[in-house]
Order: sequence, then C-alpha cells, then structure tokens
Amino acid sequence: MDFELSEELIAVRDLARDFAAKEIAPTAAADDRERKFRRDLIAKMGELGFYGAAIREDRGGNGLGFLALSLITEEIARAHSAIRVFINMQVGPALVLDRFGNDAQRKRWLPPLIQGEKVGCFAITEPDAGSDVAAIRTTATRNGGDYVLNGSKIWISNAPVADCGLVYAVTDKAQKHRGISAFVADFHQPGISRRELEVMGTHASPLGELTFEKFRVPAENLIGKEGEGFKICMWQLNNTRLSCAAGALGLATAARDAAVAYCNQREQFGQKIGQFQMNQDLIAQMVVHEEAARLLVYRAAWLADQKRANNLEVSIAKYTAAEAAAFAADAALRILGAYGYSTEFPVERYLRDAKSYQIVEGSSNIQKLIIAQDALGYRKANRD
Ligand code: GRA
Repeated sequence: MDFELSEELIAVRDLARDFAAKEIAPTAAADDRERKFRRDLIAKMGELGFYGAAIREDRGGNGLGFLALSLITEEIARAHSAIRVFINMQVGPALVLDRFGNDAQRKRWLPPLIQGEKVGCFAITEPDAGSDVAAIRTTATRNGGDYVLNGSKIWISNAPVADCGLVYAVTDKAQKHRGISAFVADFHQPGISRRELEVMGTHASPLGELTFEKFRVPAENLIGKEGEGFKICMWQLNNTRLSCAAGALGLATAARDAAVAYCNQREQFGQKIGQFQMNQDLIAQMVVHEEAARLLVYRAAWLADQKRANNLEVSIAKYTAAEAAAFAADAALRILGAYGYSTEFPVERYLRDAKSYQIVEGSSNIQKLIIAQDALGYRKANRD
C-alpha cells in the first residue's frame, strides 16, 4: 500500500493547479454571473493534454492515467466547478471511441476531441429516461447507408455548443436494453435542433435539449455493433462518473478553504469565529468527508490504472464526494452567514454548483442502489 503520489502525478496536479489559478479562478465569478461559455478554456486545456490523460500515446493521448485525470479534474473544479464539466464532455466520447471504436472512427474523432479543437458531448438522458437508461426512446432506423435518428435528449451538457458527440438510441425496441446502440455524430448536420436550458448552478457550463428529426448519421458512425449501446453506456458512465466524483472533491475543498479562511479572519464577540465550537464542528466534518472522498476517488482511479474493475468503488467514491461537496458548501454558507448568502462572494455559487453532483452521472440514490444491491448479493457492481 502506498498513499504517496508519484513525482509525475504531483507535477500534473501542480500544472492543473497553476493553470486553474491563472486562467480560471480570476474570472470564475464573472463567468458564472454572465453564463459565459469559455470555449477558449476548452482549447487551452486540450493544448495542455488534460483530455488525453487516460488515452494511450499511440492513440493521441499521453497515457498518464485515470489518477492523473482525477487530479486534473479536482484542481479545475476547485477553481470553478462548471469548467470541469468540459473535461468530461471531451473525455467521455474520447474514451468510448478509444475502447469501442474502429480505426477509422478513432482516426477521425479522437484528435479533435483530445486536443479540444471540437467541442464534445454525450447524449443519454431523455425527458422520460433519466436514472432508467434502458427506457430511452430515441430511435435510430437503418436507411440505406445511414441511420435516421428521431427523438429528444434533455439536460445534455454542451448541447447548445457541441460540434460532435455520442448519441445513444434504440435500434431494436423489442430487445429492450439489448436493442440500444451507440453512435458518434457530427452535430452540424441537418435534423438537429438545440434549446438552451437554465438551471440553478454550473452556469458557465451550457446545458440543453437536443431534438433529432430525421437526423441522418452515416452507418460508419455506429460504435461497436447494433445492440451494444447499453453496455457501452454503462462502461462510459463508470468513467465519467469517476471524473464527476473528482470534480465534487475539488468543490468540497474550495468550500472548506473558504470556510477556514473566514473562520480565521472574522471576529465576533471578541474572538475569531473559528474559536467557536459550533463552527469547529462544521470544519471537522468538512475535513473528514472531504478526506474520505479523496481517498475513495484516488482508489477508484488507481484501480482503473491497474486495469481492474472499479464500478463499485466508483459508485462509493461518487456518492461520498457528491455528499461531501453538498455538505461542505452548505456548511461554508452557514459559517459565512450573510457573506455566504451574498452573490458578491463565491460560497453561494459553491452551493448551487454542489447540488448538481447529487443529480448528474447517476444520482446519489442510484449510487446507493448500486452499492446496496452489491452488498446484499442481488446484483454485482463489478461486471465484465
Ligand atoms: O444481462 P445482460 O447481458 O442484459 O446485461 C445486464 C448487465 O449485466 C444489462 O446491462 C449490464 N450492465 C453492465 N455491464 C457492464 C449493467 N451494469 C453494467 C456495468 N456497470 N458494466 C442490464 O443490467 P441491469 O442491472 O438490469 O440494468 P438496469 O437496472 O436497467 O440499470 C442499471 C443502472 C440503474 C445502474 C443504470 O441504468 C444507471 O447507471 N443509471 C444511472 C444513469 C446515469 O448515470 N445517467 C447519467 C447521465 S449523463 C450525465 O449525468 C452527464 C453529466 C455530465 C457531468 O456533469 O460530468
């Protein structure tokens, strides 16, 4: 057992930390307020190789691994949680193409995603299919050399801005989850319309609805075989969930930093408010939840780097980190009081952004379902 990060991983973390401090943190409040889409940051993170961490060098990545990717994501989220969503939107499709794509698909789609030249996304969720992925209804019907897609996807990160992405759709309804297929698509083709949606937090991460009406996708864009989409989706979610957990961890740290700084600065009743045990109780709980989340996220990432199954460990990490972020943001707001509630300080943004982690990439309830059903022997979490 070794709890030390290697020198290489420390260098990666420091690179991401410096980048976030210089390029992301100074404008985080304004980007959130103005709901600004920072395409420039997508490109810059691509230039630094952030999206290629978990992709082999001969496929255009840098092979640093999932722990490196987690450290990067944690640091970006610590500066501005919404910006880490971009990482998942590039990395999710890239990982799927790397693992399940053919040579031609990898050649065409991987470089622009990894380098951040094209904005990526992945479209799973539908109005009537959120937690229950097998219930998706968007159809893909074979027509000559194309598949024709019809249906609607909702709450899709990057939907308003994506150049390309993964779309999961039903090719054979009778087969239920075994009739779902995965496609990679150019989003600048006719038949796709987008509607931006406004939500409570992560304002610098554009989110929306995608409607496909006779949207033609060349048959060569089918990933794997027809019917393999559900398994591809579960595999993808396991990886993007890990990145999400790392983001939640970064946000928990940001909230703790803000609470500690304020405790050491603010005086009431003749002493620093950190001296009050009720605040110490909150700080102690923040530290404990955050440290537990950190160890669990790093363990899940480490397992991926050992090429070992980690679905159970990812669910445990995602659940713990999401709850740690929500707890830390709420506790920080209590400690900062009116300064926490004020939109002139970052803590209310942390709370708005933190709530997303209990919903996205499998809600906290879905993670608990996966964890409990594994423990009870009903359904193994770590499958092939
Ligand atoms: O028996 P079989 O051959 O049919 O296979 C079954 C099973 O072995 C089948 O799927 C297989 N399978 C898996 N295979 C490999 C299931 N899980 C896995 C796996 N992990 N690896 C059906 O299995 P099942 O257990 O009956 O599936 P189910 O009950 O229909 O669904 C399972 C579950 C609830 C876990 C799944 O639907 C799920 O994960 N739901 C949560 C959906 C989710 O996470 N959505 C995220 C949307 S994207 C997003 O949030 C973007 C945010 C971006 C960001 O902020 O980063």
